[in-house]
Amino acid sequence: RESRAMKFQRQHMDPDGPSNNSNYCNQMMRRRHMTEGWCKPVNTFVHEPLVDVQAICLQGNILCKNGKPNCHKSSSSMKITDCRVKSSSEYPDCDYQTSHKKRHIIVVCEGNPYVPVHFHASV
Ligand code: 139
Repeated sequence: RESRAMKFQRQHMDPDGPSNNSNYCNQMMRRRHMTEGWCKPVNTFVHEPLVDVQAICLQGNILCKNGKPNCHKSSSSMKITDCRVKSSSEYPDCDYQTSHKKRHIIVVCEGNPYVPVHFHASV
């Protein structure tokens, strides 16, 4: 069974990306199995080495929106791509808007080893 840490990597890690095209989200959301059963509405891919994203768990500890203390904000800004489903999109033809950005990211970390399990936000 897929661990929460592996799920984070499947849904949010693309260190070698992005491939330079506007279909990035349409391809990646499908390839990473986020368009099965529904079109996941919002999802962010991070284009930085896995070790750098894992290291966020050792950086700035902040309160999550739900009041839990295990959110962490990256000390540097990171290359990301936000995928947001278009209002005209109709399952099973999931259609996404692709936006490349450079932002600080906030992740939730859990477990031993203490690693990212949830993408909280970018700021
Ligand atoms: P999700 O199933 O929400 O979480 P995604 O991150 O991919 O998967 N968890 C928490 N544990 C402790 N404290 C919290 N605040 C937690 N929030 C979630 C994965 C695991 O993490 C745990 C859960 O128990 C779960 O097992 O917000 C909805 C989805 O949209 C994505 C992120 C999230 O899915 N999103 C939102 C982005 O990718 N980018 C954005 O900018 C905004």
